[in-house]
Amino acid sequence: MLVLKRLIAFIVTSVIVYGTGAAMAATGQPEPWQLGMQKGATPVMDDIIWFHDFLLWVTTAITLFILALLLIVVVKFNSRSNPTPSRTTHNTTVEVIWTVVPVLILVTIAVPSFRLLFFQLNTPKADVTVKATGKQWFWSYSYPDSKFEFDSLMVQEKDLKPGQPRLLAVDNEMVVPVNKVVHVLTTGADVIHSFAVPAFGIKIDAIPGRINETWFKAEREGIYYGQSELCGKDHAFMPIMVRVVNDKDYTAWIEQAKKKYATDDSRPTAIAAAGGSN
Ligand SMILES: [Cu+2]
Repeated sequence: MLVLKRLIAFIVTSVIVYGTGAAMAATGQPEPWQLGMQKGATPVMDDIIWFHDFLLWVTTAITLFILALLLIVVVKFNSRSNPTPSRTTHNTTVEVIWTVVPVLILVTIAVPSFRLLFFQLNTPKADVTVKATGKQWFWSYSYPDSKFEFDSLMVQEKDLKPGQPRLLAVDNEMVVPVNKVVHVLTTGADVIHSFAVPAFGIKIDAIPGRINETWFKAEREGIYYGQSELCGKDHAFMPIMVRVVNDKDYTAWIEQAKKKYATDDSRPTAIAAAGGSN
C-alpha cells in the first residue's frame, strides 16, 4: 500500500513539475526541473517537437508490443507449461507480416522525417543576414547589410545583473526582427565551434575556412539563449543570446548599432583578453 501511495505521489509531482516546466520553458532558456524540450519559437522547432512526440508514440507502441510478445513466451511456453515444444520452423504468413509491417512503419517515419529535413535545409529568401563567427571564446556577429560587426562576450558571474541568467547572458546580444527570415552564416576564426539555439531548432557547426548556413523565423518576441557545443576548454562560456524585437525596435537598434560599432577596433584586444587555446 505504501509503495502504491508513493508511486501515486511520484506521478502527481511529475505531472505538476512537467506542467510548470513546460510553461516556464517558454522563456527561451532551460529551467530547473524542466522535462522535454524548450518551447519552440520558430516553425522549424514546432515541427521538430511534433516529430519527436510522434516518434515517442511509435517507439512506445513497438516496445509495448514486443514486451507483450515476450511475456506470452515466458508464461505460455516455458518448459513447465509447455513440456513438448512444437518443431515449427516456417510460417509464410507470419514471415510476410513481420517483413511488411516494419517497412510500413519505416515509411510512416520517413515521410515526415524527410519533409522536416528539407524544411530545415531549404533557406527561404532572407530578410536579414547575420554572420556569426566563433572565436576563442566568444561570438562576433556581423550584419553585412548594415556593415557593422560586434563581439558578444559572456557576462561573468560577479557582474550579473538581476534577471540575467548565469552562463547564458552576454554583453552585446544578437538582435533580429520578429516574423522575418533570418539567414545565419557561421564560421570559426580558430577552432570548430557550434552555433545552437534550442528554441529556434537550429544547431550548426562553425568551421574555420568554411561558411555554413542555417535560418530561422522567430514568431514571438523575447530573449532566446543557446550554447556552443562543449568541444573544447571554454566553449561552455561562449553563450548565444538572441533578442527578437518588432520591426520598429529593430530599425532603431540597427541605427544605434551602426554608430556604436562603427569603430570597433577592440576585437584584437578582446581576443587577447579571452585568450587560451582549444
Ligand atoms: Cu566554441
